[in-house]
Amino acid sequence: MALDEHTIAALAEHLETCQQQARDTPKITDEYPGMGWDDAYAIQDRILARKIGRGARVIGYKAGLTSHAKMRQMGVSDPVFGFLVDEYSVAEGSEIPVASLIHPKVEPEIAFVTRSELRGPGCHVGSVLAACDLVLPGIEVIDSRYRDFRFDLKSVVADNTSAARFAVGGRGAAVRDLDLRTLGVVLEKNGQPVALGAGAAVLGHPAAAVAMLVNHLGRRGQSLPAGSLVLSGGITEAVAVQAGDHVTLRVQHLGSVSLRFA
Ligand code: 0L1
Ligand code: MG
Repeated sequence: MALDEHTIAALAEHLETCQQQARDTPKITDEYPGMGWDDAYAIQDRILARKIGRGARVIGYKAGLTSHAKMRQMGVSDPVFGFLVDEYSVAEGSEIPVASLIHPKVEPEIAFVTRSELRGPGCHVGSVLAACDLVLPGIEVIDSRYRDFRFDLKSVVADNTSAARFAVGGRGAAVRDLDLRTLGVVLEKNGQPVALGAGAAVLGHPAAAVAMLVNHLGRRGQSLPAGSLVLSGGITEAVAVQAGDHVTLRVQHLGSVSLRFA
């Protein structure tokens, strides 16, 4: 680790305060160019510990930057992982005040719900499908705390991968009845289709993103508990939203989920 405990705690407090106050900041690697992956995930862990200390409940995890469209959009080449807590979860159809966010964007995602615990290393698409009952359409609202979404991967990891809000809904379906690679996805903004894709855009198969998450947790001595929700990553590039917008995600066989921004 390049950073000491005091610096990790201070950076976690800084990034979480930016989230709570909807205030942006330069990316933290500008000040700490030598920070490593362990430091970045330690800062993320510290943000989670702060939230748990105030009574937050962990709902699951998210994989980010899992599609070539997102990687191209953000100029990076590797997925990242973050946590999901109850404060990020909003009901489908909700109105989200944009004043509570910095510069929100929405992403169309396939969400998995696990029936049994998953442990890495060695987790693969088959283990994920065998451990999951249900997949649902999910809209993730990302809101990087970094000015103009300008960051590098370590800064993004420390900032809990831009997690801000999410809604899952639709009718969902049993994963065994679907070919997740060929599920068609349409993201509409204000009634117009703005992004189109299919499940295979996420690492060839959305369950591959969940397997990568489980192997990542395994390297850190953790597992993915039964009953976890996992957002497997944006299928298309992220779409910016502002007050007055409404977005609907339609996923073939899984129904739709909507959000409004005010
Ligand atoms: O969920 C995501 O793909 C977001 C990853 C973090 C990078 C970003 O803010 O776009
Ligand atoms: Mg996402």
